[in-house]
Amino acid sequence: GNMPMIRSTERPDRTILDLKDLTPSLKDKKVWQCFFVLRQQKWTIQALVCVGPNVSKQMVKFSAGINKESIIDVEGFARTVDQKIESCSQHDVELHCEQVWVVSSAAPRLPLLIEDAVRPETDDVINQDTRLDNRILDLRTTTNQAIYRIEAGVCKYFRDYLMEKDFIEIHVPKIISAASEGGANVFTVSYFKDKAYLAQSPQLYKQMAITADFDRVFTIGQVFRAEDSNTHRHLTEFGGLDLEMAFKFHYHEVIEVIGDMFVHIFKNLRDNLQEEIETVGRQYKSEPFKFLEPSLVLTYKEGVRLLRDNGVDMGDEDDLSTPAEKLLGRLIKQKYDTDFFILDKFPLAVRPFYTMPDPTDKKWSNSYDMFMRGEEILSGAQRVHCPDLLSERAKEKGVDLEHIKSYIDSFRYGAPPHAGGGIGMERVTMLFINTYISIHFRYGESMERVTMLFLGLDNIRKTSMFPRDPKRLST
Ligand code: ATP
Ligand code: AMO
Repeated sequence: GNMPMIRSTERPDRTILDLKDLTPSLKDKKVWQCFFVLRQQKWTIQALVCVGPNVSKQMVKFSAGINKESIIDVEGFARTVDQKIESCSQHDVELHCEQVWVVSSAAPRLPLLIEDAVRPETDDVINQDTRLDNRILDLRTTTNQAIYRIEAGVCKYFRDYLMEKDFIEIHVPKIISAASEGGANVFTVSYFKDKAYLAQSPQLYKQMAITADFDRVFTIGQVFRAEDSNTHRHLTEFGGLDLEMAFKFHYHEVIEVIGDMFVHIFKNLRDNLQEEIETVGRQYKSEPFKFLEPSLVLTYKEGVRLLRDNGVDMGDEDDLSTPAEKLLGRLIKQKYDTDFFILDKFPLAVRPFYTMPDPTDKKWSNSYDMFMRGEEILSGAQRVHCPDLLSERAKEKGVDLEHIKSYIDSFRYGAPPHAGGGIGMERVTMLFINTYISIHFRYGESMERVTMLFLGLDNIRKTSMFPRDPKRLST
């Protein structure tokens, strides 16, 4: 019939075919057989080819010689088994094959064995580079099949939620004439006789869609950062999930929408991708992701106070270091039992030029970050919608006004108050499925050490199908 294409994961057991093993008594029991494990994406099943009325010895021999990872078609029937086959996802049936066709043969020697790559705690044995150098084989593990289904879920539930709330999806240029986030972290490309940049974010265009009266927009697309950061959570190209909306009275309307959206994403991942989450858990230890409904919102000041109460030496308006963020995540988990929280009202000095200063105190701003397990996954803010203030802020931050003229001008013809945010897709997947081993933090312990321990097993390259970092520009 029309069997779907499947792969043979394990080489059929040749020893069974060894003539010396075929004693007369066994011969009567038709031991001319070979076993395979067949795999189709995340499902595996045991299959066997066994000499019988419809199967010749040659067929068994041919089947036994098929290279691992070849694509085959089989015809046969399924039989229930007496004992559960623990190693296969379809553990209560096996396939008895009568016909086997090789659709596409794999090379006899594989640079990476799937059954090795999927074993728990193999990260020390098969290092990240070996995996990434042989990425298409590595991606065939059930773990990776699950990870990228979870990541697709992150995008789907982001999109579903926003469409339900009357946001429209837009597509904006990735080749742009000015750095949108300011700073030097931008890739330059030659554009005929001119110079252009790869978009650091869709920031300016999503805001211009608001000034063009679209009211609520979102966009999903690659963004580029020329950051020479070889960390567990920085890529030079990543998936950006961005949204922007006009609001009526207060930017907290937007925080509420985004907080509620994350709850929608987390709930749907938990409920609809249970099997995938368990699959990943078999390779990487994990703790279920906890969240509150409605989401927990604290002010930056409250966050800093919590850190200070626990021995961190920092001023009110200092930026949060990575270890401090991680510690804050732990403290909030202990106090509120949530892995997700929102920090509101950041110091203005640490935010980009388009951020709305707090009208009551210019030291602060109407901006927020959102965190999963103590790592930033979203940055957002109310935006400056007054063109004069915007120009002033851009100048203060050293942004060249010449290049963002059309952006600033778009606020001259009536622009509503608006706010939004940008999410790092790979970070959400990474932190939701939690590829780190939970360690219990003791107050006296140095924060750097804790961070380092977390970094050991927790890496954004595990949730980027073909990651780009300062050292990797291929596969
Ligand atoms: P975003 O850029 O998304 O706001 P981020 O994590 O890149 O998020 P940054 O403000 O660039 O935010 O940096 C935040 C923290 O990340 C810094 O406090 C710093 O400790 C850490 N960090 C950034 N780059 C590096 C690096 N190359 N090595 C170690 N730590 C880094
Ligand atoms: P920001 O620069 O904080 O904000 O980026 C938004 C989110 O993107 C993720 N992120 C990254 N992920 C992987 N590798 C990187 N190098 C990297 N850098 C950032 C983080 C971060 O929270 N325009 C604003 C958003 C806004 O205000 O709407 C912006 O780009 O999860």
